[in-house]
Formats: sequence, structure tokens, C-alpha cells
Amino acid sequence: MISHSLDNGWVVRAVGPVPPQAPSGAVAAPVPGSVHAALRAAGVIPDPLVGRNEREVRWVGETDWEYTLDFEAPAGLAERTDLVFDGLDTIATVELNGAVLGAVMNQHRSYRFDVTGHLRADSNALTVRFASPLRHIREEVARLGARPHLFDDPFNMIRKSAANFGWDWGPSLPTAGIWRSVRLETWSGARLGGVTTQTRWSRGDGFLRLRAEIEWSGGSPAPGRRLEVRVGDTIHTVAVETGQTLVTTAIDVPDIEPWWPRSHGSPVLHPLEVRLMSDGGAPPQSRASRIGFRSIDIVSSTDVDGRGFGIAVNGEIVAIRGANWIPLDILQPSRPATEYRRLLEDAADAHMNLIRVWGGGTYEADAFYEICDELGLLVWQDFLFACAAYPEEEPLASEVEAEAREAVSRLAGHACIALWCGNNENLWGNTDWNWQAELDGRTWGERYYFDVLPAIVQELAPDAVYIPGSPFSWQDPDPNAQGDGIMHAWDVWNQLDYEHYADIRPRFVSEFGFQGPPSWAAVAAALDEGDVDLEGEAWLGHQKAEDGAEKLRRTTTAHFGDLAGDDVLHWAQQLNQAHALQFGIDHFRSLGARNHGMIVWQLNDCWPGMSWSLVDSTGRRKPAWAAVRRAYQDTSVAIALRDGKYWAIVVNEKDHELRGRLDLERRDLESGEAVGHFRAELTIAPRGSAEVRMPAFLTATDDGAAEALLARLTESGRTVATRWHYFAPVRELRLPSPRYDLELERSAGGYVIRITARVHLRDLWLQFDRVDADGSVEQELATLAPGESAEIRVRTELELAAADLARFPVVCTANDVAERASRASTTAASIPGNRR
Ligand code: BMA
Repeated sequence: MISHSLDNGWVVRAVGPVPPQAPSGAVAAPVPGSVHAALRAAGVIPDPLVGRNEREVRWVGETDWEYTLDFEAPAGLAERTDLVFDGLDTIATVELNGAVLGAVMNQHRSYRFDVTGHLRADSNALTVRFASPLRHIREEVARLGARPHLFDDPFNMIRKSAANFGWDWGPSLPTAGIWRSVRLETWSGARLGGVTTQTRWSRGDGFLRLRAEIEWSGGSPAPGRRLEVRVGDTIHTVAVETGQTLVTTAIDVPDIEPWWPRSHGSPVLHPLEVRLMSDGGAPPQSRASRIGFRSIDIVSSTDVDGRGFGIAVNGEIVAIRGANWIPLDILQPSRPATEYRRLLEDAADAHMNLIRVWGGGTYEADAFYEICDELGLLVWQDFLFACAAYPEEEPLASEVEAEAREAVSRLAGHACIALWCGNNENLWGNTDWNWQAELDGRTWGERYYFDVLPAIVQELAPDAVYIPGSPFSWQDPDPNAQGDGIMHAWDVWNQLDYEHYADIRPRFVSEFGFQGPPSWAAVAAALDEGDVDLEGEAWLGHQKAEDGAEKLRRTTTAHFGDLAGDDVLHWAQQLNQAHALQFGIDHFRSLGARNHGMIVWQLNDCWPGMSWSLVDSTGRRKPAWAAVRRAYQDTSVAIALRDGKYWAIVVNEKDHELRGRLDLERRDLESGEAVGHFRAELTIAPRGSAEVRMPAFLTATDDGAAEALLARLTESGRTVATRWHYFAPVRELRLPSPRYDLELERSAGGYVIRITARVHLRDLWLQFDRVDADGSVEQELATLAPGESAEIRVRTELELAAADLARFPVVCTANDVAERASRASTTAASIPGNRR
């Protein structure tokens, strides 16, 4: 089979009732891409991600667009030629030389048209006409009846990424366009179509299931047609009859190294080659990939509260530490693999072992799953339904089935795929969000989640795990019950404050999160120049969460005091997110065997905005990323207050016994001196934990605002984990004014910055983008006792001097916030009648 790319040379123009803002003629349209991206590149629209431009470009989503390409047919076409679109977004008609090839309506499918005999030797005209997605969903509402959904537009009426219509962390920019590659494929005899593999592993031996689809051109049959499968040292051959469209086989692969997720072993991959061949004639068609042998099962034990939920790989329960993944980009839905890699490495570096691809996005490109295979990151893959009631009527029902079949057959072969999940929050929505009145008996998607999708998984990937939704309960009528199945913990952010994580004891929590702003550089990127004001209208337009600004203000004020108008606000909000996530993770990990996993909401961002992300849209890691990294360490120590008593909780997520020493100290914040000390020797089983009740003398402080607890865990004299605990919120804490020595040392591509504390410095963080927006930084969120140092690496082309850096807001600490908070409270107290 020979493939000819048709990605280059497309143009796009507005058609139908053309709005006044539209370009009068055609503009170049990069493929893969979107109309928005093409108009932006042509200078027709402003950057939709800046300021309030999102609203100005609403007309783009209301307009019909026509993509055209003139191309010459390649020479030497075979018996059969197909036109293949890897992705069309979304409602479109495809025409070749004036003849309609088909009408399509699903962003989540690929399309193949037989164009044999339709190509002209010289010039060919290919047209894809896209209808406005906004008009389409309105028409569908009129046809099918409205159904509940979050946010403004009824995204549940179209098979297209829900988040494209706007979400509580992203803009509403309903795109159209050719969002994945296009090509011609020309072949004779038989074509190797979708190849679906699936593995298992048990006690040293692997097992591979394979399912291959074959298409026939109708030409003369070739002798000896067969499918050859090579994996490791094993070669397995299956004869293929002329006209046979499906080949299934199962292969034992004895004595093979398994694939393990991070934290359990190496993600060993083996080359797999599947070849469709015959004796003589056409060269073999071959599909090469890398597979890992592993078995995945759900394990659960039942107690009085309900049934637990755990993911076991090769028979070992994996304590899941993960993050949720949202689409990388709204305008340009298809992104280079390097961007996947960068973010997935951010996850891996933070000791994560699972990524959940959330149901409001897309099925990601192959590269995403290949990188996860390689890094040992499990993938929880949602089917693409989120926060809405979905009609089960035609043609949506058939589209859902077709897209699910394609996704499962494309992705099931990846070792990383841990499970398939029916939807995001729709089971919960149906029981808890008062859908019934609006639905008035209409369908909401139940049949998909309990019938269609599990049947497809069972047919195409019989060893795969399927769960009906996230959250879901095995037996509790409340799908979000904390004692049963999987929970989303959102009340804590929406209504309470992060200490309330300690009030819940989820068996598995697949969403929980706290908002915090992105880097200063990202905030600046979001706003028109000169407009950088966190409390200003333009930035608040990048806060999409319902009542988000108020929720953020409430929680930040509770911990840091009222910092409105203060230049420390951005840093305080970032730090609040970091503290919140650390608190939540420490608590969930302290639940021991009751809880088998936690997935932070959310790893990444799709634009510069206020969100729950750990890494912002410029690729900068937020302080929250560093806090999660510390809390997710294999071996970690946390301090918990239960019923007025303090405990140190040590988790050993290694496969060997931990023999260590735990030193607990109460320290005076001003002098740095230890005022109390307690030591415990610990032996903790592999993948076990220990709880050490602290003696009253250690924690009985007379002045909580002036003291803190330090827990240090050492193994053979080496520090493996430390954790500080403060008795009072930052706003009350008497942290000394930040004082430190800062030295610079040149290193390849930049500097090593050494900061040595002269006083107790809590949560030291370098906002290096304040100095060089083109530079980068590698750091932890460090707390230093007097005399201790942190080394921070920066890459930069600038010549730096210590004086450029040694100031707020470049070097940031919680001490800076405490100082402002105490100043603010003194001022507030001294103004009579100030009740703020
Ligand atoms: C959950 C997610 C998303 C949302 C997040 C934050 O509902 O499934 O819908 O972005 O919470 O509100």
C-alpha cells in the first residue's frame, strides 16, 4: 500500500450567509488545524485566547466554512484508491470533483472513502464543507428536545469534544476544520485494516489476542495469503482466505518480561509486527508497534460502608496517584507529540502512575498512548461523554457505536490502558442534578453506559476492564458515595475549604482539586499589554468556574488573610492551591488500604486561565505541581490531626521493607531552635504504612503561631522524606521576614542559584518568568530551616546578577505572604469600623 499525504495546500472560505467579519476570499488553511487557527494565522481574527477576544470571534462558530484543495493524482495508482481523513470536525460534506462522497458528523471518527475511478490524471478538486456546529446543535435541540447539560451550549447534541464549547477552565470556541491528517492510500488485492491487540501476563508467560480487519479490492486472488505475527522470538502465522474480512487469533508468548506501571517495575515493551503477505505479487503490508504484557483487573473488598475499588496490574494492587488530562488546545486540537511528552513527563516526574483522559475531550493521538506505554503511566480512558444527558436517538446512537468501536480497536493494544469508563459525571447527574423534570422521560445515555459501550469493549477487547462512569458506586444508590466505588470530591472546593478533605474517606477519588493562577507569564499572555491585573475584568474573563473568583477569594482569605489589591495575591493564590492539594493527598494516602487511588483534577491547561491545573498553558509548573510531587512520593511522611491528637503517617509504597527512623521536632520559627524532640524507629512492610501517635509534650505548644513541627524520615542515615506542619494558618503565623543569601553559579545554558536561609523560610519558590519570560527553571517547593540551602537550576540567555533575583516577587516564600497578612490585619484593626 502506498500513501500520499494531502495535508498541504488547503484554503478555507466562508460560505452561505457570510458575516461581515469574514474574509472576502479564501485564506490558507493549515491541516491538521481549524478555521480559527487559519483565520488567526491570516490575521483575520485577533488571538482568541487573549483578553476578551473569545467573544469577538463567536461568529466563526456560527458560520459555514468550505475547505478546498486542488491536487494532482499521484502516478501509478493501484487497483483501489481510498481518500482517508483521520479526523473531521465535525458536520461536513466531502466532495471530489463535484461528486459527493459522503456526509459526516462525528469528530471522534476517521473516514475512508473509496475514490477508485474518481481521480483525474491531472487536477482534482477536493472540497470539505463544514456546517456551523452552533447552528447544528440548536437544530438538534429543536428536533430531539432539550436535555440537561452544564454551561451555555448544548454540546450533548453533537459528537464533538464537549470542552470545545467552553468549560469551567477553558474558552468557548466552537471550531470547524480538518483536525487530523488527510491522505490517499492506494493498494491492490487486500488491505490490512484495523489491528487490535490485547495482552495478558501471568507468572512469567504472556498471552496475546489479535484481531485484524482485512479489506479486499476484488482483484485477482493471490496464492498463499497469510497474516504473520512476530512478537519477541515468537512467529505465528494464520492463513487468510480470499474475501475473509476478519482474522482473530490468540498466541501464547511464554517466558516474557512483563510491563509494569511506574512504582511497580519497568514498563518493558516488545516489538510487535503484523504482516499481511502472499506468495509473490504485492509486498507485505506491515504494522509495527510495541506491546507490553500485563494483566489488569479490578479488585474490591466489601465492608459495612460498601465495596472498594482498586486497579491491580499483574496481580498487584497499584496505589494510584494520578492526574486528569484535558485537551491541550482548543483552537488547534491536534498538537505535536513533543507537547504530549513534556506534559506526560511532568506527570511521571511528580511520581504519578496514572493519567485519566477525561470524557469532555477527545481520544488522543496514538503518540499520547505510546508515550504512556513507554513511561509506565496507566491510562484511564473515559468514553467521550461529560456532564450532560445524551440523546440515544439516531443518528447519534449509531455514531456513538461507530466511534466507540474505532477507539477501542485503536487503543486496546496499548499496555497503558488500565480501564474504559462510560462517562464523566452523567450517572451522578442523573441521580443528583435534578435532570428528571427537564428530561421528562427522554433518553439520557443510560443505554450507552450500561449496554452499548460494555458490549463493544467485551467484543473487541474481552480482557479489558469497563466501568460505567466516574463517579460510580457498585451498590449504593448514590453514584458519588464515598464508601462505595469511585468518588469525585468537589464539595470541598465548591462549598467548604481544604481541611474538609479530612471529613471524607473515599475508596477511590478520581477527581478533586483546587484552583490557583498560572505563572505570571501566563497571566500576562492572557491579557493585552499593560493590562495585568488579577482582579481586573479582563483576567476575570479567564476565570470560567461558576462563582470561581469568590470561591478562590474565600479559601485564600481563610488561610492568608484579605490580600485584595496586594501584589502578593497571585503568589498567595498559587500557594493556597499547593497547600490544598498536599493536604488532600496526605489525607487520602493516610486512609491505608481503604483507599486505592487518587486522581488530581487537573494536570494541564488549554489556555492561559484560572484553573485547577498543575502545569499551565505555557508549560510552566505551578507550585501546586511541586506540592503534589512531594505528596505523591513513594515514601512519604505526613502529619495529621485526628480528634485533637497528632499523628505522623508514614507510607512506604516500595516493594521492600522500610527500616527507618522518624525524627519529630517542634521548632521555634524565629530562632529555628528545636524546643521538643521525639524519635521512633520504624519497620514498615512493603507497600504498607505506619502511624505514629505523637506524644503530647511534643505537640502541646503554648504559641502555635510561633512554632512548627518537622518530621524527618531517614533510612540508613539518608533522609527519604521530610514534612513541616504548622499549627496556625499563614495569616496568623509569625514567620520571620524572609532573609537569605543568594549566590549564582554559571552552568550549561544558565545558572545554578543557591539560596541559603538565614531564617526559617517556608515554601521557597522562584518565579523565574518574572525575570526572563523565555527562560526556564527546575525547582522544588522547599522549606528551609536557618542555614539550609536550596539549589535551583535556571536556563536563560540573560546575564544575571544576584540583585536581579533576590527580591519579591522573584524569590517568593510564605513568609512574604505572612508579612503582608499581618500588616493588613494591623491596618484593618486600626481603621475604626472596618469590618472587611
Ligand atoms: C468536574 C470535571 C469537570 C470540571 C471539574 C471542575 O466536574 O469533570 O467537568 O472541569 O469538575 O469543576
